[in-house]
Formats: sequence, C-alpha cells, structure tokens
Amino acid sequence: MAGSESKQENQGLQEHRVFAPPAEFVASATISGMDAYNALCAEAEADYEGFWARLAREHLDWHKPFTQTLDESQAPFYKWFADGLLNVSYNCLDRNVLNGNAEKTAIIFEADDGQVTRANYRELLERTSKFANGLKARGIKKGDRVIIYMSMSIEGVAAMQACARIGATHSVVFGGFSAKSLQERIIDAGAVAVITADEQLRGGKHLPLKSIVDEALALGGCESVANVIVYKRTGGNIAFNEGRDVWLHDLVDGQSAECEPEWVDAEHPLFILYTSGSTGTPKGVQHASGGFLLWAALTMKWTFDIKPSDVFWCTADIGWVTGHSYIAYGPLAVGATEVVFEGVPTYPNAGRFWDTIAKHKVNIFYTAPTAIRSLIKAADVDPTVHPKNYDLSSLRLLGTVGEPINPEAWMWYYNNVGGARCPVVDTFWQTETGGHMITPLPGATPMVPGSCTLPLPGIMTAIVDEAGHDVPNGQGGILVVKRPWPSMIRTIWNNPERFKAGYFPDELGGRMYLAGDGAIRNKETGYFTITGRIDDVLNVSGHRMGTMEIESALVANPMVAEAAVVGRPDETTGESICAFVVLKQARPTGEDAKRIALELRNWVAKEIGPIAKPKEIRFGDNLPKTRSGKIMRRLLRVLAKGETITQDISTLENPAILEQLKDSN
Ligand code: 6R9
Repeated sequence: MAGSESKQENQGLQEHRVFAPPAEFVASATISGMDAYNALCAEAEADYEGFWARLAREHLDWHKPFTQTLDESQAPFYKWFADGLLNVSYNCLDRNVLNGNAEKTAIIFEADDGQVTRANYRELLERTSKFANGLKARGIKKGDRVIIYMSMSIEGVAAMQACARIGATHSVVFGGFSAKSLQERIIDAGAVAVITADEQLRGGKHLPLKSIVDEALALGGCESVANVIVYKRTGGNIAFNEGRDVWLHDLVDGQSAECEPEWVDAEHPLFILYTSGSTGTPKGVQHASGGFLLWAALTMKWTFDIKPSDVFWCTADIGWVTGHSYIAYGPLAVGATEVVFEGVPTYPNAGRFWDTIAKHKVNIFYTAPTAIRSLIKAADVDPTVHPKNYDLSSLRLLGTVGEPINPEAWMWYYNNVGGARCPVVDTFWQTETGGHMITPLPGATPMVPGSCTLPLPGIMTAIVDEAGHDVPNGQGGILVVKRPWPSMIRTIWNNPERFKAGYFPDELGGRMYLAGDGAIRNKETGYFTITGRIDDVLNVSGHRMGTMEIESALVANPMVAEAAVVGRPDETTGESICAFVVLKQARPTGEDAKRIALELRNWVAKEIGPIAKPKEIRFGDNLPKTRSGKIMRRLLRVLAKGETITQDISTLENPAILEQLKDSN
C-alpha cells in the first residue's frame, strides 16, 4: 500500500543536496536555529497541554479565557479551549485596528486586468461589519450555514469574515465546481444563504457564477436557501429573483459600520469545507473557531516568519483550505499586508506571477508545485517570461503547498525565483489539518529538495505499519499524527461515523489520526518525504479528487455501463485522470471514440466541474476484473502509464481485455 508509487520516495532518498538557511535569515527569524526548534519540541513533549495553552493565550485575544485546554472525554471528538469565548473576525480585524494598525494595508487586491485596489484594516473592518449587519438584517444568525461561491476579491474575504463575525458557519465552494456539486454541498450543509458574484473574471474571460447558483437551486432540495447575495463584479447580465436575491451593495447600504462581534465558544464551527475522500460523496470537513485560528496565526509566524513590514502573497483560491488558512484568516490574524489575486498565472502572459511580485514588492510568496512546473515550461518556450526578466529582489521567502515538489522544480524555484537567497518551505498539510504540519522552518531547518523535512513543534507525526506500530527510519509506511492538535478536523458535517472510521480507524487503535498519505523518513536526518496517497484520492494540479466521484459522474451518463478511473503521473499537473469506460453500445473506435470521449469529458465537467475532466478516456468491451468481479485498478494504473504489465494476472477473469485497453483511442 504505502510507497507503491516509489518514484517520489526514491527521489527523496537519493537527494543529497542540503541547503542551510541563510545566516541573515536565521539572525532575525522568529524560530531562529535548530536549538530554538528543538526547545519548542521539548516544551511540547514535556507538557503538551501547557504548551498549547501558552500559545493560545499569547497569540489570540479571548473575550473570556479558557480554563480547560484539551478535552479528550469524547475522543476522537477532541475539544480545545472549549470554555473560552472569542470571535475570529475580532482577532483578525478589530485587534489590528486597536493595536495601531488601522491605516495599515490589509489587502492589496490585484484584479485579473491588473487594476489594484487596497483596503486597510479600518476599511476592512467597516466593510465586514456592514456585511455582517446586512446578513443579520436578512435573518441570518449564529449557527446558520452560509455557502460562499465567489470570485477572488476583497468581498470574498469580507464575506468569510462577516460570517465569522456573526457566528454563522461558512462553506466556501470553489468557483470551478458545477451547479450539481454546488447543489450537493448546499443540501448537505443545509445552507440558509448563498453569497456569490454575478460573474468572475479569469484570464480575460467572464465566467458565470450567479447563473450557476440559479441552476443549482433549481435542481431542487435547496429550499433552505432564502437569500442569495450577489456581489456585482462585472455587471454581466444575470437573472434576478426578487425577494430571494439581493445585491451586496443594497444589502450593506445604510448599514452601520459597527457590529458587535458574536462571542462564540472556541469549538463553535467556523467553517465546513468539502473535500474528496476515497469513497462516496465529498465530505464536509468541520473546523473549530479557536483551534483553527490559533494555528493559522502561529504558522504565519513560524513557517512564514511574517514580519510587520512584509507583503505576503498566497496564490491559492479561497475555495480551498489554503485560501482559508493563508488568505482569509492567517495573514489578517497577524496583522499582515497580503496580496489577493483574482487572475490566473498565465494571463496576460506566463510572467504574471513574477510581474505581480515586482509590482507589489512581495516578500513572501506561496504557491503550488503545479504552477511552478507550468511556468518552467512556459519560460522554456518563451524566454521573455522567465523570472530573470523581473525584479524579484523583494522576495525573502518562498513556499509550496498541495503536492510533492520534485527536486528539479524545487531547484528552479530556489535559483530562478528566489535568487538562491530565499529559503523554500515545502509545507505538507491537508484540509483536515487546518494548517501546516510538516515543513522546514526558514530560519532553522536545513532544506533538502523534495522533502517537507520535520513536523512543526507540537505536531506528533509518525510513520506506522498497518497495525499501527512504528516503522524504523528508511522504511516506508503510513503517515499518522499521534496526538490531537488544536487545528485538527472536528468531525465530518452530518457524518460523525465517517469521521471516526476514516480518520481514527480501529485498526490503528482508534486514537491516531490517519492522514491518508504514505511517507518515509530518511535514515540519517529523520526527514519526512511524502510518497503519495494510500487511498483512491487523486491529486491533479494540487486539487484533491476521489476516483469514485469521477466514476459515479461517468456512470451517471446514459451511454455508460461501467467506468474505472485511475491517476497517472503527469509532468505538469503531478497526476492526471485516465478513465476506462465501457459503453452500453458497442465499443467505439476512430472518430466515434474521439467524439464520445469529448462528450463524456464535458459531461464530467458539468457533473463535478472542469477540474475533474479526465485527460484521457479509453473504451473497452469490459474492464479487467478478478473472478469475484472486482475491477483491478492496479493493472489499469500500469496501462494508463503506457507500461507493460509484469504483475501477476492469474486472478484475472478476462486477460484478453488488457490488450484492448493498452492503447489510447
Ligand atoms: C493543503 C492541501 C491534501 C493532500 C495531502 C497530500 C498532498 C499537500 C503536500 C502534499 C506532498 C506537500 N499534499 N501538501 N504532498 N508534499 N507539501 O493541499 O490540502 O487539498 O486537502 O490536499 O495533498 O497528499 O494529503 P488538500
């Protein structure tokens, strides 16, 4: 199981280049040198609860202090700081205004077309408060769920903050998801409102949002939604359902710029974020207010070494967890200035990231390996968009997230973007973990390309075998976290059983958090290298997708009898989706096969969203199955890669099918 995809593992093991953090960086770092790191780890080891209690008191403002740090009585439904009262938006906004940072820029908004607008902390607080008062005026209150299906914008961040301010639990749905995906999330969350924009602008194109909301609501089952709040982004033509729909500018018009925060207990659900698992429909990962915010703020200081003068830029979308922790909450909780970017890395050309870094004098830049790989390619084709043509001297720290970074891409990023002067933090974490788990500290950890190095202080990661026993360094296994931590997933919305079975399986004793990734530690250094998912979750361009979800979407098409989806390594996107399909009609060939494949790809885009489109679809009369009827996905994975099958196929019912599925249409 773990380590079956051994390429990354080998890369991690064979990588001998070590990059010490630059001396000037170490000198001014929040965690300066390995001794400081080790001291924090020792503090956590010696008094785990005391360690977290100290940090929670130092880094968050509490309306009412907590008296109990960790409550394990309902494990694995852990509670942190449970009797403390706080408000997340107060900690992100009011706190900075009161600390003398009212006029400091909170957000530099870089629009798709390059236009720039700014909001300082005072303005962001006012906009959030008006938004919050507007929500209240529409009857939205503490505990309600609100779906946010928005373009990247100051309003998107304000929408999240406004929900937090009134104690409503938001669930942001990435703007690339289809009406059907949106509908499923609305229903599962039981949302009372949807916040959206008329359209979004990406790469010069107008993409619909509001009309997709209309479509989702029309699919049925969404009767709970009484309000659709629409931010006018483009002025595009949209339908308006008077009574239900309201423009954001009308909602906030006349509202007071002051809104007393709703003080919630630390365990109050701040948000639900849907993510893919190995089986079934996407699961609503539920996060708690206090623990999540603590870790978002603390990792800004530890991993990103954020300083008051820094301009921070995380290129993620607020529809993913990275955009929650490192756009909507973390940077604001520490009073930083951040860039919020609406566009895409390749518009107006593939130099957009580098140009934007130069334009806003970005100091800390955080992006995905898939973006780096595609920009390496683009710079090969068109040397004018190579980072060397841009003034990137403001950069002092680089980060990556979402998938393993191959050492070659790491080196390119380090040399060409960071000028061999900026540490690179390869941050391993998940929607469920709320923030970074295993990552270098830029002023302490010697870096090895392709390794996320060591866990953060207080994060008790380990590698175990399938019975939950520790494996020695140098031996691959299953990545687990042995103790609860404040920003961990609390439950799966509406499905505590799935939470327990999926993340705290009895096989591992029921108290270890199962990450779903394989990992290996280097024999000498103990450094972690993530070897990839051990379940049926794919990672395409850093987006998580379940093979089952895509299979279900394909099978929902009336032409399709059966489908199996596998991932295969892809130079740019990390993994890509390959689907093997059996139609109800005879197996198509030639032009027919091409036409139907295109139709099915578009079908999947409609069912789930364009990010789930298979890159390739192959048709067969059947699928390779065991005698008991199980599809042998491991064989399909080999075929998808274009390799020949060397494994044992004696249990295969119909070996002849392999020949048919071996080639692309
Ligand atoms: C934050 C985020 C989580 C999955 C995770 C793992 C992969 C993320 C990684 C990494 C290797 C890294 N992953 N960061 N693999 N190195 N630095 O991406 O959350 O969308 O939930 O994905 O992504 O497989 O399990 P999410």
